Amino acid sequence: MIDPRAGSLTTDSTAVPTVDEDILQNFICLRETGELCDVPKLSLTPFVQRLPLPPDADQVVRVSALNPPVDPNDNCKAANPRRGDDDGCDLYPGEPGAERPPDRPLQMFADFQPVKQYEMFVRPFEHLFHPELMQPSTIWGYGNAAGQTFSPGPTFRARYGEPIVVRIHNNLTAELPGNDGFGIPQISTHLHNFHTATESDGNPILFYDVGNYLDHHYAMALAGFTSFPGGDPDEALGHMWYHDHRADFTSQNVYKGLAGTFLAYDRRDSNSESSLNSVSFRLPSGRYDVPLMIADKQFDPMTHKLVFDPFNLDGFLGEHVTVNGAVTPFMTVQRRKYRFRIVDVGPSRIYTFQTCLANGSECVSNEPATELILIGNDGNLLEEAVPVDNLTISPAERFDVVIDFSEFLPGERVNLMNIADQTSGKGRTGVFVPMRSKYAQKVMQFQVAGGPVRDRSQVPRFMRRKPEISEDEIVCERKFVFDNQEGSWTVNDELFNFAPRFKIKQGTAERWTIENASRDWEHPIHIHLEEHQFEERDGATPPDYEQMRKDVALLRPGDSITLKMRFRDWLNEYPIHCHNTVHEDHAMMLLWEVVDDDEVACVPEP
Ligand SMILES: [Cu+2]
Repeated sequence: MIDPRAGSLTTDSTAVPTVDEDILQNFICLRETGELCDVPKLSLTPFVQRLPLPPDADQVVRVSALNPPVDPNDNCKAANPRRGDDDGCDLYPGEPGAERPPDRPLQMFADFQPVKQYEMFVRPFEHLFHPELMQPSTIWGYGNAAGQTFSPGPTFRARYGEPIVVRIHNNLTAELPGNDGFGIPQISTHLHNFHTATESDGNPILFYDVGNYLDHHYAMALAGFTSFPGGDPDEALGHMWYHDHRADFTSQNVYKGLAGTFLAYDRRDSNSESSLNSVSFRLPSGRYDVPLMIADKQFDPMTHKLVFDPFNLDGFLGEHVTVNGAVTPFMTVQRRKYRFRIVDVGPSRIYTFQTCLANGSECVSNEPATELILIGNDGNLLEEAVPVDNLTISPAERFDVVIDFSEFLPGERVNLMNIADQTSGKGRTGVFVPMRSKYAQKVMQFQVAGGPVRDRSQVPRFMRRKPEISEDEIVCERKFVFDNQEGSWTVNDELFNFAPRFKIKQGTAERWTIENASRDWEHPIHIHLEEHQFEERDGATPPDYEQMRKDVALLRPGDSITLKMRFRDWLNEYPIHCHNTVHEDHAMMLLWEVVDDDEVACVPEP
């Protein structure tokens, strides 16, 4: 996948202080045969660096007041508009001559006045993914006015009923030579999968240039708020992530670092494990509520810099798994319960996580060391927790998992392993490898320390009810076929074309059938705006935890799935797309539009 001939060979021996055996082998193979050897291109010692925890947004990017204040009639501006230019913002600047969307008023801004304001600056910075890499890579992150920059970005801990606004400046450099060969310095930040108005959603076509900023208004209102006050409490979403969504370049920009965690709490999921309030779930909270952003990366074996292959349209795999920006880190844990917010950041790898007891860094058994207590998927708490031995997660899916370390002894080590075999961005081979095999991938290690501790947290017996979508609400049935046609990624035979392909009447529900036309590929399908409910997968009822609200549906080879969903509260265009971000960029996506129009025809084939 990586061609080291693209690396910067140098005659200055002091610039390359060490050449390890694998690099040398590869160099010899390449010289003799023109191919890389079948040896690991770069081995990095696992579990030598501590798990990084992104700072809380309230600590690093919250501001007392935005200056200039939010303009509710137009949320995109230039930081320094030229004289005579009314606001200087170019939404959708990448398509010269294209019809640009009009300036966007913020829907219902007056109804949901922000009580907190944040300001972030997207900019390049130097980041070392592992201490054995010879040099840092220039990646992109979210920073503050003081010049600190973070990837993953700061963790938001928001609350329902407390609207916020997040101003995001594009302070990348416009010159492409400075970007190590991938990533485009235009951004659109999607808060996945919050119930957000289009103009603040990070719509893929509403991207903006260097020198502009965009105000994202998050009403922090539960879906259904226009039908009944406060919305539906069973529609609370707790675990979102924000990431770049610039059309055609999402895979590169997210891979380059543009992602962060966004958590939302309410009275029940209260972020207080010692709460005396009887409705509080008292799930593990505070520093025991830990985001784990999982992303695989590839490093050039000669320069040790982060690389990406924009020409591989199957999808991109990296050999090294990072968690919160660190290759195979370790985390010291107390003997108690932790809540982990796991997201597969992609671009293309599908993981199956399982734990093993380890001696040093190696698994001593193929048996799971502990169960993973699944409490939520795609940010939605389940009705009841489900203990499982392993969990499969595809790009953009989230799992909320509780792990109880109270039964372990001080000094014991538990590895989180990936046992899903995958050799290309197309999808998995279908083989699950034993954890002791060399083919199993190390993800991170939990190192148990200290004596017994008092743990007031719990996993409640019952969490959230599944909202009912009745048959008489469903006004339309549509079918979407995801296919590969002559190397391009299509939905119903068409490439993404930047224009909405059908309209949906606001306040109605629909049933969508999504088919994978191929037996060779897997596609994690993501639908913006609303959570959907699975009804069938290949004619069978899916397991309970998959029937609950989700926003990503993994289409396995040949799958056909049926789901239903409502379209509430907000208007305008949203996408459905593959979240293997390489497929999404080439161009497995379509836009649909929510309108307040009784005359909308229900056209089954978009
Ligand atoms: Cu796909």
